[in-house]
Amino acid sequence: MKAVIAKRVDSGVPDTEEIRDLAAAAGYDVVGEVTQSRTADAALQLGEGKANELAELVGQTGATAVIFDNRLGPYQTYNLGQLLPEGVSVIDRFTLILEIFGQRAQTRKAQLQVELAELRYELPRAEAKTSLAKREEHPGFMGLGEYDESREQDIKDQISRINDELERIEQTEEQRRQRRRDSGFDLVALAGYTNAGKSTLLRQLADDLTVEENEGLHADLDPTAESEDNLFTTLGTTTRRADIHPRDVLVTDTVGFISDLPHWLVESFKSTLDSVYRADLVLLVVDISEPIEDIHEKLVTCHDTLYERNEAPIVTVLNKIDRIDDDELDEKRAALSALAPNPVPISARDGTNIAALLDRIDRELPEWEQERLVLPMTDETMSLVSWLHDNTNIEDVTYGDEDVLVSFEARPAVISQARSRASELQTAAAESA
Ligand SMILES: Nc1nc2c(ncn2[C@@H]2O[C@H](COP(=O)(O)OP(=O)(O)OP(=O)(O)O)[C@@H](O)[C@H]2O)c(=O)[nH]1
Ligand SMILES: [Mg+2]
Repeated sequence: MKAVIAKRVDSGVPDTEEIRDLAAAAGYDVVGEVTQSRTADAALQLGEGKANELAELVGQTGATAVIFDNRLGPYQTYNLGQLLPEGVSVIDRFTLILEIFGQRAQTRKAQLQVELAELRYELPRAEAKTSLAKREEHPGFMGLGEYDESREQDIKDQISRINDELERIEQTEEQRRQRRRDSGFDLVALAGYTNAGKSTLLRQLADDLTVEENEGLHADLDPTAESEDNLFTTLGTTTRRADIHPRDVLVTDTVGFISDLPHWLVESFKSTLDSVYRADLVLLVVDISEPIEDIHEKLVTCHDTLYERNEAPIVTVLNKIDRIDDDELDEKRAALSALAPNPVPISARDGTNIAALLDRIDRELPEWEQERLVLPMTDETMSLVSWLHDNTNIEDVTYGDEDVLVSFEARPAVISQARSRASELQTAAAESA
């Protein structure tokens, strides 16, 4: 599929690198571009002369799509369509991102999220159509088809059905997170701009534990977390186990952030981002090999995305240090000190400094505490001891005639669980005595 890129900025030089990458990620072959620096034209987004230039370029190159890096209103989309050769589709940044997500959505959840985003995109357009048709001023307004009020209601019904189903999925996932915490796991999430190297880092952090050993316990464990020099390689979530002795850590990799996403798109994917928002620690991965202005802009986007809902502490990870020298790293680090205090520089590709990162993760997670419990000897005692073996780091078990003394360390939540189970044993023992 051949496509021509179009982009307008209010002032300055239009940068088309990211929209080109997005077009490539959706499978388009970019055969040309038209850019302009001026205020938006209400009818065409570009000025009339530029729009005609665009139409000409599309004709010459035989492109079948025009991809705008701007947000297009329905009216602009229609007008541009009229200007362009027959059958050429007009796509904007957001419908392009939706197209990529639609192509890659593999799970039920991802498919529902894409569907939801599409409906949310369509709803205001259907509403505009209805209100204009009601005035009977613009029959066949904007070529959007027949006036049909029931379409609007239909969209609303579908949105609420999908929301219900997504909510059920979210609840299941929340329960899974809780189960994992209860059994002693610390939850670490990878976040960051798309293509920063999150999935590559996941593979470095994960130990060799095979998925089969974990089946049932962790339904979202995936044998591979793909990496590719491509935007939005990862759409769902993949969780792997990392052994940071004595902790058991689960690291989750998920969809990347991107700038300038409309509210309806972010909202539709919020349950995927919950794996980030509800973690015990977030590793914010940054591609430090890019120009400093890009890094700065992307970091701001990431913090904006995290800001409202994230509850966990954030550690910034400066990735791809193999691409720059030490001086450049020092300069960039200093330039980013306000946005990324005390970051950890690594190369996820080469495995450089991964040990230091694991060490830092250990220090940032809630501290493990020491505990000693005296357990009465009952029928249930051994099952509690084996639970402690599974969920804590046992230092010593001493068996007496009538009781068992266990010393262990664990995260605070697990210790309080162990205490309450021990007191249940005591109650049971007292009752039978
Ligand atoms: N030179 C270098 N390249 C890296 C490093 N880490 C990742 N890459 C490359 O960067 C590209 C993106 O890596 P991914 O791991 O797919 O990045 P991601 O953040 O998961 O990307 P999305 O899932 O698309 O959001 C791939 O081509 C990786 O090989 C690194 O430390 N050094
Ligand atoms: Mg990825």
